Amino acid sequence: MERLTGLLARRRVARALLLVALAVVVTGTVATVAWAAQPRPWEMGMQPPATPVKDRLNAFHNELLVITFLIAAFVMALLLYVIVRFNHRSNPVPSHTSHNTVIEILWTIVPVLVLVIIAIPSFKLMYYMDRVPNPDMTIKVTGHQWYWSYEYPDQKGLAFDSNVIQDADLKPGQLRLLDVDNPLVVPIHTNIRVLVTSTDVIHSWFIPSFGVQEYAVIGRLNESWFNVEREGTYYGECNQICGVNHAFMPIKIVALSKEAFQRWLVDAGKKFAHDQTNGGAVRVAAVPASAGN
Ligand SMILES: [Cu+2]
Repeated sequence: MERLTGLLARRRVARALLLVALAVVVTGTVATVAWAAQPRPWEMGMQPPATPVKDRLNAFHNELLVITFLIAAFVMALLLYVIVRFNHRSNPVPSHTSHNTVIEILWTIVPVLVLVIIAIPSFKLMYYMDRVPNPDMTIKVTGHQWYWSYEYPDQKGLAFDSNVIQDADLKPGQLRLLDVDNPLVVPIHTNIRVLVTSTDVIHSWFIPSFGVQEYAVIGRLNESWFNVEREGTYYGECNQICGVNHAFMPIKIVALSKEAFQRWLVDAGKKFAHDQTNGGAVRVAAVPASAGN
């Protein structure tokens, strides 16, 4: 009977190990195949970086992973040592030591050093992310309940609204809750300053692959920046709970070559001309094309 239960237990352990190995292989493959700035099923880790800020954020994240792993391994080793070496059987007469100055100094100094080692690159990165010294262009982002509007103050006040595409209107290839009617279009290899604000409640303009997350606060102008390293489409979302349609104000950014961006500017100037004549007038939330269905 004992042999039978032993055999069963071993089989169960073998099956569990096999499952873990399979999971590692599958997630490894998915992680290397998947390449796009959008959420993916079974995604492990973060979206591929598209800006120097995100490159650095990833590097810092990996550095922290190593530090936390080493600390966890060290604590686990200490625990195991104590369990084996000082249990009731192997150490029947416990020591009555209650103070050890050297150890007390060590366990104060070492964690402080670890925190300093973490804090230095963390502060450097924070200041690097904060603002770009010489922006090539500026974009103003305004959060509304529940859509975004974008302005290009350097481009004769080009401005437009960006609304989510309703489920019923999705065309093949468009992403549900991520695609919008008018994406923000930017040139690559350009230092772009982003000014973020809001007209009603607090929103947050968040693009994971850019490493940009900026609160949109009424009456304030928050600043961030990005420099997109390659052409492509990048998705983000409002990630500050802002009301019932919080989930329906995604961000879509199309990064073009500098030449293609100039061509887009010409087309956009014509397409959104009516918005420019609108000037500072209050815009009402755009009604989706599907309304009335
Ligand atoms: Cu919002």
